[in-house]
Amino acid sequence: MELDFLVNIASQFKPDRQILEVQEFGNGNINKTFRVSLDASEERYFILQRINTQVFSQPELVMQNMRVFCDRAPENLQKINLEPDRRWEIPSILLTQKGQEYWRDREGGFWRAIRFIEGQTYDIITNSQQAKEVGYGLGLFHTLLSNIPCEELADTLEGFHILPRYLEQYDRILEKTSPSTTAEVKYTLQFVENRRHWATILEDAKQLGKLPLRPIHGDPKVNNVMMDASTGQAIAMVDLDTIKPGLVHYDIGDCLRSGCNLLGEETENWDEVSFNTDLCQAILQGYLSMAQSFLTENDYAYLYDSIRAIAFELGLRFFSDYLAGNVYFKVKYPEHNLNRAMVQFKLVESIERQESIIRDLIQECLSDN
Ligand code: GN1
Ligand code: MG
Repeated sequence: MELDFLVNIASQFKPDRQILEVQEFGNGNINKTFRVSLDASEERYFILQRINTQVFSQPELVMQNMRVFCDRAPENLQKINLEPDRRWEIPSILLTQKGQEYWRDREGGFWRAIRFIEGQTYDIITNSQQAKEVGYGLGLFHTLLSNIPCEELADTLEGFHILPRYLEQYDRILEKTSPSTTAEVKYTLQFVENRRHWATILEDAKQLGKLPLRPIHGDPKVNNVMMDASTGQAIAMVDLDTIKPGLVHYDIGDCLRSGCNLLGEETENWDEVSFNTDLCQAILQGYLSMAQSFLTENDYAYLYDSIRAIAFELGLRFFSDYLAGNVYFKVKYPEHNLNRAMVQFKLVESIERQESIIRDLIQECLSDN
């Protein structure tokens, strides 16, 4: 994208400031994200994003959900007794000159701007202290969401995290393609077949009324938990595009599958991928220190399944996208999504091998909290 074009869009949100720079930022798989630098002594940056409207077909609703959260969260935050030396930041939406929450460019591109939060994010966490903070961040975020009625939130991404729907999609894609027969493809095809029978586990529990719909983040992988660079404390949850009704299990599973994979989801060394149970314990400790107030017995009963299911789901989504010709996730090379699927499936195997250890540590965390 040309700089002039980006500067013009950025200036819709900050008409009174000189724009010094617009740089690509982060490594999201869906939207395009930029950091805009301003000629200012305070608030020197803001985040500018073009929402991928192939994925989010009604981006206005994404903004609406974000607005519901940003409006309600500050008063909820006040009710939480944060430790005195802890700060927590809530992202805010920047408006255009005309007071709108987004700007459409001449090609129909959908742009929005968000206040920049000074901090650090990590694609991979390496120690228990960081892990505890990541869990705490998600627990605090769920607490901030917990009194927002689901009816106030739109379904911005139908079928998101609904594993049986991803399997149906996968089956439809398979009918139309003849995948190559490399060792990796054979492995992934077989992997899915061996596990499709339990893929309904969370949705069945939802249907039976065991797991309630609640407002969730939808994408709380570790690099969406912002940390303070000097104190190491979690200070914000960012990337609020997928706030919508769902199961907290989708969030817990996503946080754990990303936080407990020491090689990260982009490694090509998938044979070495494993699920680290020490980090799992620390994330859960941090999470439960906040979330125990609203979780129920049934919620606990499905924690293990949520970790396995979300890692499986993401692997399946990557593999389906590889088969479909990489139409959903951005890729750097044609087999990128296949490799990403391999990583998640190896992670699932590691989770399955350690099932009893993980179930035991969940129990332990419960009795500690
Ligand atoms: C996508 O774009 P990003 O990185 O925020 C995806 C998540 C996946 C994640 C895997 C809307 O999120 O569900 O877990 O990639 N977001 C959407 O890295 O599909
Ligand atoms: Mg995201």
